[in-house]
Amino acid sequence: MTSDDFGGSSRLPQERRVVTEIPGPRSQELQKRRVAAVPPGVGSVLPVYVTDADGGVVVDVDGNSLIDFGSGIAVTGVGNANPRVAARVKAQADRFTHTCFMVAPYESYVEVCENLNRITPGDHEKRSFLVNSGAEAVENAVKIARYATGRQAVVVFDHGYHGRTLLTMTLTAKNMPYKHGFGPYAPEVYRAPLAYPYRWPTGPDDCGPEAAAQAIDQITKQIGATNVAAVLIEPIQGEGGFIVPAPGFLPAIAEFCRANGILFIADEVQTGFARTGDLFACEHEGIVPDLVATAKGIAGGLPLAAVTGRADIMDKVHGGGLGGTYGGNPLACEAALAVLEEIEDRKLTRRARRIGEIMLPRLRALAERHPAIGDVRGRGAMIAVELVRPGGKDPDPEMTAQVARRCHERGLLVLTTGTYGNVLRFLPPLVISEALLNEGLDILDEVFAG
Ligand code: PLZ
Repeated sequence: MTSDDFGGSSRLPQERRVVTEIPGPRSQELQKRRVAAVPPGVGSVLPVYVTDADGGVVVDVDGNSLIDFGSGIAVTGVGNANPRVAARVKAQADRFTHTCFMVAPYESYVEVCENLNRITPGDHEKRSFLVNSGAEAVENAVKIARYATGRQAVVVFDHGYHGRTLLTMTLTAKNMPYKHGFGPYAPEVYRAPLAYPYRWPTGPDDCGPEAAAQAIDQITKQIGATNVAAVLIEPIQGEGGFIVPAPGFLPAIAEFCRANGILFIADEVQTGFARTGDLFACEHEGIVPDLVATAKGIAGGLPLAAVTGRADIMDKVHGGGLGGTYGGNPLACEAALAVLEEIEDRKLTRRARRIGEIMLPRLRALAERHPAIGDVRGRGAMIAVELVRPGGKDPDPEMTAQVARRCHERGLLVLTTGTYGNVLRFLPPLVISEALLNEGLDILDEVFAG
């Protein structure tokens, strides 16, 4: 335990408890209703139906208590139903639930934006505005970059994920399941190589500079730097497989952007709000983006997202050019203010680093025993293992799915990810107790031992 008693003051017992098969009978009943009511295009990692969640556990309708290594895909960093979040949302719900900021504004929206301007990388003058989802934030960042530069091309990277709307699925690298059959795609989107250390042909050492040189060469030769409005990148690729770009790659790309009047947009939707051990993952290599898209961890599970950017860029857009009915909903703003207080008061960046310090050595030890684990990587509380077939680096998505299923059966909620579907990813709530964190890792040990 650190000085803060993580897990100690939780509402629900912080314990793993498996009392039925997973999913249990009541979840199976609900699953039948769901299949008749919801199209199969909307998937679920694990069809256990949730009644309660808090700290490091998710409790289902059958009374099972699962260890949460997912945080609703990196959203509930401060814990589910965090008391501070819940209290502020409840109080707000009793006052007013919506006016539309574009109709009649309120203070909490402005306060969230002031906070974002303060905490995002760089001490230059900034502006922020609020929307509902990560995709909407990314899409708005691209709109603003095009407006401000008068250019059209947008450069994204191999293994990138940016959302499911028409523009953001176009920006996303992976065909299945995100793009397949949903075209035609948006124009003026170009893809460049990413510094993926584990899979870089000449090995990890020269990966950063080599990948940057290739990307810059492609941009220069194929698009022309003066046609590029923005380069858009996740500082650690999330859905692409928790790929930490090799050192030097991001700074080289950022420098190229600066030299050529190209805006650097950081998609910090998955990496933001203390997840990687810094407030934002860009900070790790001192990158100061022109525009930042945030969502997920910003509001403890209430739907909120934001675009933050240099004031001179953001202020260019004509009055009324940005907005949306629900963007910056007052309940979500209250939640965000509570989240920011929790992150600062409980020093959750430090806590995320501590989680990484516990997980990485244990996973590396596991990899020593099991050659199927080809790579262990990540930063802070955003950690993954990549599974490969024996004797090489061929991705093993079948084994990955099987390991995830066995973890689920034992009461450990893990997610898979990656371009090749062969990455197990771990995104525990930052407030998980160390006992539960270690128990989750024990289960992984057990599952790999077979
Ligand atoms: N940018 C970096 O990780 C969302 C996707 C879940 P929304 N990632 C989870 C799924 O399969 O739909 C994400 C992200 C990055 C943008 C997004 C999109 O955020 O809030 O899902 O729109």
